[in-house]
Amino acid sequence: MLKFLPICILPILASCSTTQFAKTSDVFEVLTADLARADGSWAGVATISQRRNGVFLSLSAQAPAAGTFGMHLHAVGKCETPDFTSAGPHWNPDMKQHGHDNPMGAHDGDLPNVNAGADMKITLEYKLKDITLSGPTGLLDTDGSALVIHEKADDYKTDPSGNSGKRIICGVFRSGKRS
Ligand SMILES: [Cu+2]
Ligand SMILES: [Zn+2]
Repeated sequence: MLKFLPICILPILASCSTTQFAKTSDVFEVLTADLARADGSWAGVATISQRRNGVFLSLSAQAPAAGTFGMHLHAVGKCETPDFTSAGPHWNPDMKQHGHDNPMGAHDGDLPNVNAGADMKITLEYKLKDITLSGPTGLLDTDGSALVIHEKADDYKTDPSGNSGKRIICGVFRSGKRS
């Protein structure tokens, strides 16, 4: 069962415009993460916003190469280079196993793989299910949360992290819009 609803994978689709430019009055809370590579260099921005019609993830990032990469919400808001193990395991308040193809899955932090083309850009926006921002089971709990991109594609079934290899990009979610 999919926990996410792809809405805007190709930003050139006209149907995306309504979600990309949500009215300010319809956005209640925003978390922003500046993304960094293992060498500390800037790799993009991720935003999670609570809107009138749900919780949305937006991402604009630069991958190290063209390809397909695993991506997850991780349980700890700490991105220490060079391996980002400080970000902990996948966001998993329901204590499940990894992956939507795993009968014992999935983690609430399990997300679809992301694709980068020849320009190495990753741009997307979609609705998240079963994610809250505030409160004891929200992303802004006492130890926070992070977005992590991995070196390989997630196989959506191997516990605990889909065989997606090293963590290559990481960002800590903080309350508020990036200025
Ligand atoms: Cu991960
Ligand atoms: Zn997982």
